[in-house]
Amino acid sequence: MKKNIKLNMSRRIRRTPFTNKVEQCGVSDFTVVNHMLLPKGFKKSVEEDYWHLNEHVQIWDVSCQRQVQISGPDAQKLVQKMTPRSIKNMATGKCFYIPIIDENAGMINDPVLLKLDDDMFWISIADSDILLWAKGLALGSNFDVNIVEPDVYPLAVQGPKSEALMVSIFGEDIKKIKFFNFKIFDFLGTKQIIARSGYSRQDGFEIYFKGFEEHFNGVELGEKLWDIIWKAGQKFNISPGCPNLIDRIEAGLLSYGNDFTKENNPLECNLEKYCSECENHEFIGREALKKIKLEGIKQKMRGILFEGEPCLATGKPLSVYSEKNKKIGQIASGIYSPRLKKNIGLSMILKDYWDIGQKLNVETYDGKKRKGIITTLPFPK
Ligand code: THG
Repeated sequence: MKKNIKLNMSRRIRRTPFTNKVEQCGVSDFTVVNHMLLPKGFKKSVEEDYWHLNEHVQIWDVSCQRQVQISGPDAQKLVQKMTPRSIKNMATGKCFYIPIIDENAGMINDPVLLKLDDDMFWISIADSDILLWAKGLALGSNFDVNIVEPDVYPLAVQGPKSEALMVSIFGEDIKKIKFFNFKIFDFLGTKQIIARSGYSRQDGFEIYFKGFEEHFNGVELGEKLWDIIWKAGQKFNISPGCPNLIDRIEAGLLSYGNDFTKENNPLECNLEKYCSECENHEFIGREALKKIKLEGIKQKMRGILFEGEPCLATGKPLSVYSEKNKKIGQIASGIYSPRLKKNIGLSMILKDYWDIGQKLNVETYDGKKRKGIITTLPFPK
């Protein structure tokens, strides 16, 4: 792709409560997720951002992690129908990473589910229109539920200094939030949900900011939140950031639409641990998933380390070949890791080739085939 082509902005590409701030911080690129802007970079390179994220703290506008709010008497029933992961024993205040599958057991999203109450859930989605899927299911099943996209815009604070920073703003109770749990905190007279989670392998928090239209002393509430974090973050060397490709690949965190699509089932995506109790409840795709389990899968998501000059972030996928030149996969997310001093990538790999240590070749944009090897996910520390 040519470098200087611009994306035309319009109302369909939604701004967030933090977009003004992100622009003031010198954002250089955006992408669009769930019809909303997601910053992709600031002044620094992906590598510089990676080191910074590993050592300090960053503020990320991840508002595009839209919430699908399902409430009402049949809320639990509907959510359970959407996923093989059992939510029977899910407590209020918990977050669950869940596969959402269709009738063929194809992945249609991999969101984080939050249980706000027995009859109230948020599905914090990856890039596909789950609101419509949920509404269709509710109509078809005559469920007594209300489904909306609420006024909620996640703002992430990620990195090893995130706890100290969050404590300095919200108090010591921040320390009591365990991984994949949330608590409610007071912010300038409003109630805000804060979870210990995030799309990185560092410690971090996600503030599910509510109040796009609200103001405090004439300033938009979202901008006030950003300013307060920014100011308190100065002594922790805060910088603006976004999900970091190097960190995400090393962590083995998958990106829906890139690394996998509805052509893939959850077992191929290494999500079998969320499908283990699926005998005990009804959900869409149950029969298909059962059949796939019985027959076994043909490919699986793997980490790949490969040689050669440092690779830039993949735009188009890189083909992966066996030593005998058979196509065995494609790397949709790949880049150079300055820590591992090798190129890294994520790819579905055919069964005969997916063992750790398997040798292979990766074809880069220059047409060269580079030597590679299958490794564990997450990548070795
Ligand atoms: N945060 C929130 N919503 C999201 C994402 C997020 N929605 C879209 C996308 N990211 C969903 N994808 C993931 C993938 C993995 C994880 C989080 C979101 C993750 N998984 C942990 C792991 O794999 O170690 C633990 C999962 C668990 O214990 O249940 O962190 O980032 N709000």
